[in-house]
Amino acid sequence: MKKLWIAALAAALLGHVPTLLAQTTWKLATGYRAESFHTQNIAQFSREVEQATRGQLVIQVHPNNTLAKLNDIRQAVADGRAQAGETIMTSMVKEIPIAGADAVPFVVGSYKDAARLWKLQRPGIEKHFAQRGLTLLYAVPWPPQGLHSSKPVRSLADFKGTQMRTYNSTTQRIAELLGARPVDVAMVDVGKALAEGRMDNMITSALTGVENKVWGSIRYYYEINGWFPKNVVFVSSGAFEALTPEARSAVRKAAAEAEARGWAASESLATSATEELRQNGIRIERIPPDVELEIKRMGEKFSREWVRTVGNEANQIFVPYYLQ
Ligand code: PCA
Repeated sequence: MKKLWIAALAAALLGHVPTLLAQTTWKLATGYRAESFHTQNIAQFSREVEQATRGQLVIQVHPNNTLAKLNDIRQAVADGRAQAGETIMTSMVKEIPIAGADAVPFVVGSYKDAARLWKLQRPGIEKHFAQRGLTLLYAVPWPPQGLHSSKPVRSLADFKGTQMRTYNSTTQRIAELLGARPVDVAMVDVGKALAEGRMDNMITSALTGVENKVWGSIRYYYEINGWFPKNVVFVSSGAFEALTPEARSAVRKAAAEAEARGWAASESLATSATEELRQNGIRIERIPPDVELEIKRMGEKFSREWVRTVGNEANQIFVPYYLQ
């Protein structure tokens, strides 16, 4: 009898929890599709936060540039148009130059190195975010960047005058160095741009090739392992500080789990996506060694330029990276 009474009391109290605790909703903007692995990871992060806070914090995901465009997401969160966001780190290089550390070619050649680089880059990113009223939650890399081309690549001269799709300042600079014409195309528009004949080649992950079903026009894929760019998920510090301490720690815990889960997913997709390109008729080839050497030299030139323009903060990341 007593047990029944306690159970009834507990049920009544639990029933009241949602009305006792205020519910907060965050809008989270991303520039990538809902089906993309990054967005699915965010969706799981959001479910876990909702569960852990018993519905106290709801994170609504707005994918595909619908709430704000990829390059505008950091500003949208700073302005309060969204409380949280995800963008590619390199979209912020104008204001936060060290955000470009993960897009310097041929520095990182494996996920292990990418993780090492992130550990060194993270404190600086957190500091710059804090100065702009943002709190970093987590970051996850795209699979390694390879070269997709409609024609076989036999020499660097093959790039002259081609339309090379770009998505950040690294890819723009590479296009320039190759004598190609840079064409800025958002990730979600790659299929369309190919169909319309607006691009001949691009450097991006095999996964982005798969997600855009590039096999109609792209015939060759070269695993040059250029760099491992990361997407970063963040929240306005005001919105984060307004949470209860318990909710804040639930968000932190779910973010750490999302980061670990995302890195593992990225690594397994790196292999399966290349395989999927192959199964769809794309030839996975090795770039001729002399061309590879020239591309690496170009990468070195890019690194030198980068370290020179970014200055001391670049050294703080790269010096320990190379010494470890
Ligand atoms: N895909 C994104 C960024 C890096 C990647 O692999 C893109 O192509 O825009």
